[in-house]
Amino acid sequence: MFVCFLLLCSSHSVFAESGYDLWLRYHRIDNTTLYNNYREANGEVIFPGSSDRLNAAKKELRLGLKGLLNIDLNEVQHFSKRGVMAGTPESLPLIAKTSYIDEIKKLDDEGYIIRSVTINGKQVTLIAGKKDIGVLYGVFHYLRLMQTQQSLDNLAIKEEPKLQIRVLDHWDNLNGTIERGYAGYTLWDWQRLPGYIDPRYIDYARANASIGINGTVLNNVNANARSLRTEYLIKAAALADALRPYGIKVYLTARFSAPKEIGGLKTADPLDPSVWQWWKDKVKEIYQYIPDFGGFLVKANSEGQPGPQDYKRTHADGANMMAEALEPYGGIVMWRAFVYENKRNVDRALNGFDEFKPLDGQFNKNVFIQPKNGPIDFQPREALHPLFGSMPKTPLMLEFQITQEYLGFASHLVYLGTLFEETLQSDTYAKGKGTTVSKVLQEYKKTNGISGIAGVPNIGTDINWTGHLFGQANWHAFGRLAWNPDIPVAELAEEWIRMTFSNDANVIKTVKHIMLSSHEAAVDYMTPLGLNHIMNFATHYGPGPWYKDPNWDAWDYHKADETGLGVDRTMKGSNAVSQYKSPIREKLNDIKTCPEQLLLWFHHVPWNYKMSSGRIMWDELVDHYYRGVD
Ligand code: GCW
Repeated sequence: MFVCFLLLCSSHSVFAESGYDLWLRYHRIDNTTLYNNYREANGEVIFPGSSDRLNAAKKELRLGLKGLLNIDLNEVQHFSKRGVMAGTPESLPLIAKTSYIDEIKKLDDEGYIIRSVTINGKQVTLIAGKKDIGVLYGVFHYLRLMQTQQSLDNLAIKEEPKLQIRVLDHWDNLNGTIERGYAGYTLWDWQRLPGYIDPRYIDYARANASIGINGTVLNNVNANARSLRTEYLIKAAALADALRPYGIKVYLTARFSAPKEIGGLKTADPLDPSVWQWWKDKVKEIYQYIPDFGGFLVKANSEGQPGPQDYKRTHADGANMMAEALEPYGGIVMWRAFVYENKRNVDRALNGFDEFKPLDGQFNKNVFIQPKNGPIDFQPREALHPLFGSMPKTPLMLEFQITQEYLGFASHLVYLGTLFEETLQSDTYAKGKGTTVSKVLQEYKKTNGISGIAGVPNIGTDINWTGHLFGQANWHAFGRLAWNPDIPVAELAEEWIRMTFSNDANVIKTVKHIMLSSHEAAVDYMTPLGLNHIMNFATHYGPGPWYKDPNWDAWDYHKADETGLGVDRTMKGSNAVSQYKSPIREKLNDIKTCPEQLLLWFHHVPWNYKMSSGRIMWDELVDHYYRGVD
């Protein structure tokens, strides 16, 4: 009986899994030939060095080899058979003997190579970074090769992140709840910090490092000034210590009125010297606790949050005040561009561009402006935010929503990789054809020295992290695209399936089809043909085109009447089209050339308008809804 029990325990397949292990399951390789090849390739390991990051990397390699291959990492000084060596030029002097030493030295600080090399006649896989963090990223990549059952022969991999700052913006409140979170409560156990470090912080860090995320904003943009008080800084510092080995920096949201709320000042006016000084002192204090603190994320003068406009100052006045305080320590400000007037006669789609475009060039060099992917609000499908391509002097940090606020919470399977890709590959025409959003974001590294991207995660205390197992795929897709916004999403979906479920061709084909068609299906059953913001107020998804309260009226977003449906944003309407560059502007402006998937976003269309299918608009709309449901 007992023996049977032991046998059961040793066999992975009989465990009901909770999903906790995410895409890092490291289950035994089920292909015998590969299993034997991999075991041979990992016979010996040279991995000196003992920094926190190298230790994290080694720990991961050990975990991976044990799980995938049932190998206990065998550390040696010299190879007697085939093996792996990992390190930086500092930690692993042997690297200097390879022909790759120059390439390694030239790598970006987070970059790495994985190369098949020969050392003393032995075949070796070299995992090398310029810095320790590169080695950690390299190890995750190396394990991924095996998890997705790739060959380990003739490896010639070189990776550097295409965007520098890759952050998750948690909308987590100090009371434990998460705004628009559908997977339980916040991971940050503020009550027990700094004394108790939940092991889950480490698994959170591992998961993020495995996909290249290097920053986390701990708290909600609808900010609580208390998070800047000393007691909370000490707690945040403990989190920063836990995450640091995995290359993850901690950032905080900064409530603009904090000098008044917790600083005892009479004003938060950014041009008042005492306010200026308050932020300088606060920032100095933060760096005493968190020496590599990343900086502030700020939601100002948006949805009731305080901001510089309360004092008739501009966003630039506000952002620059904080930027100046952070600058000596290398910190940044991420200033959100999600602003709207909430007036019935104003087209909300115009507000972000109108407020920020005139300020281009007025921000300090460590300020990012952070627009959402579209000008309304994380809708199932958005037109592109017109600020992309329009702020050449100010680095923009795109903000995606990974949590499915408008896409069915954690109840609907909607793979967002395709949504992210659609935005990133959209052409802004900023510098002629082919100036995709991805390129615009990357270009800021050259022009402004910084670049970045942010995602509002779907992570909480649920045992599977994201409520719905497929939510994990959205976290994964965001991180991988943050590292390289041009990876085809179909590849990422496949990678995630292989790592999460199986390398079986049938599983891959079936699940991939579900994933890659799921976003379009959701758009079809929620807001086809460019409809948006017609959701039910309470749930933010089920339909509520009739919704009306003193603050907003869904009708303003669809304008259904006897003449037709959709919002006229053409030159004859609100003229939102003019915020886009030529020739997009003209294309969107003309009902005949406007892409049908955005038709009702930009045009008020007669019900009997002939669509390209030959159907009238109403029938086409109905057809999309049915298609989505099917
Ligand atoms: O999408 C809306 C959400 C708010 C959110 C806001 C924002 C954090 O409904 O919950 O507030 O956007 O992005 O600031």
